Amino acid sequence: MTDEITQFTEILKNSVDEKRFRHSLGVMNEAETLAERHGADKNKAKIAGLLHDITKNLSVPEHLSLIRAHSPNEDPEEVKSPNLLHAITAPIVLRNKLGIKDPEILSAVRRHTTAKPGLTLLEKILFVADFTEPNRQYADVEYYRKAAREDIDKALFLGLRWGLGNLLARGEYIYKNTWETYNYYILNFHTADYIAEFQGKTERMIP
Ligand code: DGI
Ligand code: FE
Ligand code: FE
Repeated sequence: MTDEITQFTEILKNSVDEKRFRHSLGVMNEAETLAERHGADKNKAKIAGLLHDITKNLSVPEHLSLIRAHSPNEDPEEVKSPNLLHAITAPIVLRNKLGIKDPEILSAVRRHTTAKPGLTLLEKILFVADFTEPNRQYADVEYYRKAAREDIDKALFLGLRWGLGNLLARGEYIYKNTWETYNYYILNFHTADYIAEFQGKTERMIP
């Protein structure tokens, strides 16, 4: 590990709970693998993966005070959901407390929860590594992991669709970026093929 990663790992350990810490190490490793596979900057992928959830354990008032102090023009519609706050405040902490100025790392962390249409490769890698890292356990995770190595857009679309499905099933508020990313994929990618292949394989995976 580089000195920088060692130092950030120590800071992260003191900022989040044990489970989140393990998840973050998993995302760091998975993001590195995907960066290698798809030709992105491995060091940036590792740092973004390691630190993407650094503010996950803050309270809502703590998030809101960071946003008021450092980024008062955020969309009020995004600030409405507690789920979304850590993706707004993590880049603030990265920039102001850890001195990370790299715009690619900061924007990957900023977009890791809702995504947005037209993500960069590094943004896609972090979004996908977040739900495919080795500690994640849910039906079909193996399929998504394999898809992530084959075609990052296929994995991203299928993961986004799965996440959106869960939010809809729970009757949660959907932020516009999440919807817009879904529609962007429907309009610009071969999503019907992604779904057909996914359904074909998962059917065969069920005993
Ligand atoms: O922080 P993680 O648990 O590793 O994962 P995450 O940052 O991708 O997601 C955090 C939560 O945010 C997860 O339960 C899904 C949820 N989420 C994603 N998009 C939306 C959302 N929640 C709401 N209410 N609306 C969204 O558009
Ligand atoms: Fe997160
Ligand atoms: Fe995460």
